Amino acid sequence: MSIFEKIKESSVSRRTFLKWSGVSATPIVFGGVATKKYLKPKAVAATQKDDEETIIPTCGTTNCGGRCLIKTHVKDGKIVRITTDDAEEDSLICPQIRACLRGRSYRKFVYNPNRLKYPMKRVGKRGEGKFERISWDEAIDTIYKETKRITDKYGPASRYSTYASGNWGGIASGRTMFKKLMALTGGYLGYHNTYSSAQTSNATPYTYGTGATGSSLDSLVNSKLIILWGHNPAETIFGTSNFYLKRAKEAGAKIYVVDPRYTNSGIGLADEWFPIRPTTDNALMDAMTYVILTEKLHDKDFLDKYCIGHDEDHMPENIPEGESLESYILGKKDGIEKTPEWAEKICGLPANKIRQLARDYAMAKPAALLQGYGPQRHMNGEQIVRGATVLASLTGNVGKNGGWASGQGGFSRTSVASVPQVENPLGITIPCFLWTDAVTHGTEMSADDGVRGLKDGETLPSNIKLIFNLAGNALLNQHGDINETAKILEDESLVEFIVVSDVFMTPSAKFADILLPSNTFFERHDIGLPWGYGDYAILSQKVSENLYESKSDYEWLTLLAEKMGVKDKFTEGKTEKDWARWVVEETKKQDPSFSTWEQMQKNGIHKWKFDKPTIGFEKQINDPENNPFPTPSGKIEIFSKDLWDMDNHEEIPAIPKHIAVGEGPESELTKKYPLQMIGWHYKRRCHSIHDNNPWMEEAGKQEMWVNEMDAQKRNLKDGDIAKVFNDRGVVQIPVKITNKIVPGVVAIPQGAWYTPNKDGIDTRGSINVLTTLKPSPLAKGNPQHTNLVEVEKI
Ligand SMILES: Nc1nc2c(c(=O)[nH]1)N[C@H]1C(S)=C(S)[C@@H](COP(=O)(O)OP(=O)(O)OC[C@H]3O[C@@H](n4cnc5c(=O)[nH]c(N)nc54)[C@H](O)[C@@H]3O)O[C@H]1N2
Ligand SMILES: Nc1nc2c(c(=O)[nH]1)N[C@H]1C(S)=C(S)[C@@H](COP(=O)(O)OP(=O)(O)OC[C@H]3O[C@@H](n4cnc5c(=O)[nH]c(N)nc54)[C@H](O)[C@@H]3O)O[C@H]1N2
Ligand SMILES: [Mo]
Repeated sequence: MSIFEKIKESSVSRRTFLKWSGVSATPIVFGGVATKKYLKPKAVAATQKDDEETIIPTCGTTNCGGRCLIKTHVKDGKIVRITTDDAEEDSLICPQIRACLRGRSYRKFVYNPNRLKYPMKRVGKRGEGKFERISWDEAIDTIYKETKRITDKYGPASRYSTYASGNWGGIASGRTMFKKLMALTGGYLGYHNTYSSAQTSNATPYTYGTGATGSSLDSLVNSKLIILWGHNPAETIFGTSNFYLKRAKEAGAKIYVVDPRYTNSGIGLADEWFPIRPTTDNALMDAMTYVILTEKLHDKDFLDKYCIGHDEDHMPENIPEGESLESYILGKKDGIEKTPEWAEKICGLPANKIRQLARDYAMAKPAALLQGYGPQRHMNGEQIVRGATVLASLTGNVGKNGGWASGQGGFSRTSVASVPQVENPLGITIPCFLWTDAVTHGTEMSADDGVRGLKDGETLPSNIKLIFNLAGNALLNQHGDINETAKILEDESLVEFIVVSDVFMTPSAKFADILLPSNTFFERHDIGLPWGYGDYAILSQKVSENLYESKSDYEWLTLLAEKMGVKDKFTEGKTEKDWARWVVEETKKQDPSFSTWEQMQKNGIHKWKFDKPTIGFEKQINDPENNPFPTPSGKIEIFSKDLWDMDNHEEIPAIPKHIAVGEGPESELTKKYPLQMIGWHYKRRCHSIHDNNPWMEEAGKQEMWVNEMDAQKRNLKDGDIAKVFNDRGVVQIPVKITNKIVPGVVAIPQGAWYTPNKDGIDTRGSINVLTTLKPSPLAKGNPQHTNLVEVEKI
């Protein structure tokens, strides 16, 4: 039986289901999908009095997918209320930039009684969480001496700052300022990739030559059909996505969701949900391609003019017969036609639904297939990304207003001046997910492990010996395989010194040797920029003095820079506020339409206005002679010769295709661990931030979604505490029984703080206890949604 039939069988109708789960069918509120103006328009002005409250606009600079206008109402120096953008204009060319539930709850972040209040040094075993208060002088002195000792002994390649997204402001985060300080004093081991989008950012350029494949979102109002393919902006925000998806729907677009879960975006926006097993998207895509090709729904002129690799007549030179997309789909070499019936067995969608999806996508012109990053955070994530680029090309949806090129989807048509950086004299980077490998056996790592900047045959000069984890929880909580990572960190002969700066005693903070209390964005100046998909910049203004003994990373790194003798080069004579002003003024020099410093202080936000959409690859499509794609062939590369030449055709094929993963529905391991487990980015948290925010606990509990049929088999009732386990660890978590998830799959929202009991079992539902450290093949990215587990009632 297909998943679809199973769901129909075990499921209630959408209407009853909505009643059940207590959600209404009206638009969801988070992320600005909500309708109309619910507040009276008011001017925002730092000087304006409102019942003795001063309203100071600022911007949240945690990495939450949005970057919103936060209006703090300050009374007697204290934030008493937070409101958000209520500008009179809320239009297609100038939407309001409203805060979601997380933005509105920041008072419980900044005034949380559990904030770290003073610097501390470790007194127990590493990771045990025992600390003693020290002065800032002692903290800086210790960091200085240890940095010097380790650098003298192991060289600059031993110094590493982890991926850390707690401060995603554009000015002076610990992450960027660490790099500057280390670059000024001999260099450091850098990283490339992100935990967000490694697979897509590496794979997409093999098709299009660039990851910047998106269009401005106002183009979506021209779409006839929008497929949210593993994309859930109702929770993940992605700039102004919710505003434009709602407008597109009002303009008549159909919206489909392809996701193992019936998401909040599905509930708020979608006409239909296509429930799919995780990691099997390419089986569905292959079958859609089969239907489109065999029913002649493809845009042959488009393919012949702009693409290579779609059929045997359009292949790069010196490639043997039978390697084109068409040959693969028709089974010319392997004898397997990639029919909907073939795909049904793998992905769980019934063949007739696959046909419908293929026909609807091919015939609705233009149509936009939008992917989130969830589908690519998998062991075969590179395939899922390139598979979507093939569908977009096959249907001629590239370069069209209302179409979408798919792939990474990166897009930005506005920018501000960037703070000058200092080049790293070492010039070597590792994939950020592989830092634990670089701790245990860095000196064996080469280009084969994705290391960049080494000469042929070289390996890393040193293992990582010194870690700065500044505004991040990926030292433990957000990284893979927490139990293994904890073991690596506990061993003081490996990493010899760890500095953490954070606002709270997080699971990562417990592994610090020196733990520094950071201030929050309310206590400093910065510039907040959206993740593309938003034509605005926000001044993140200081609203309060530093609380307790906290300092910004910039402030204490300046003290360290002074000890290291490079203070002037490090600060260039500027405070964070000076840098914010510098960015505004430099931007205005290049773009006279930009706001002045005074306007930014008053309004908080600068919004650019564009009278028409900007379409990705429009030039390449309209005038290909003068604008080749930035690929080796100048065409859209459905078949990539560069990938072919890597000579690892099983794992890294030259055309995207379904590849069964080691921990997937087709794997042997399902005998032991029969359930696929994915995570998702939950509305109540920004990764691990807000896990300790009491208001958010009310907004969304930490619980695991389990399908009714899987629950029945295990005698689980709603709210029961279950044990979830695999060879890597054990998690305890309450279950939520729901038909909003595909049978055979469970989902735990990512980001809960690792909270082990005395037996080492996590009691909070921290998903990375169950995830792996093994990277995906091409990008060496984190496949954190690819896991097999078993679930038992406790
Ligand atoms: N509320 C909130 N918003 C956030 C963040 C946050 O922590 N909290 N973090 C921000 C950051 S840094 C990032 S990178 C983004 C992350 O944004 P995404 O990576 O897009 O978010 P996810 O929730 O991981 O995945 C999106 C959807 O993909 C689905 N999915 C998982 N596996 C598969 C699959 O195999 N196939 C298909 N078709 N779908 C699949 C999930 O069920 C989910 O609904 O979110 C940003 N926004
Ligand atoms: N299983 C699984 N794991 C995942 C993901 C997933 O989908 N599934 N998603 C991955 C993704 S996309 C990402 S981006 C990463 C995110 O991983 P991280 O970058 O580690 O993100 P956060 O959990 O938000 O951690 C930010 C930390 O910064 C602290 N902080 C906040 N403000 C400040 C400040 O101003 N200064 C300082 N010094 N500290 C501050 C917060 O308290 C918090 O502890 O997680 C990844 N991990
Ligand atoms: Mo991310």
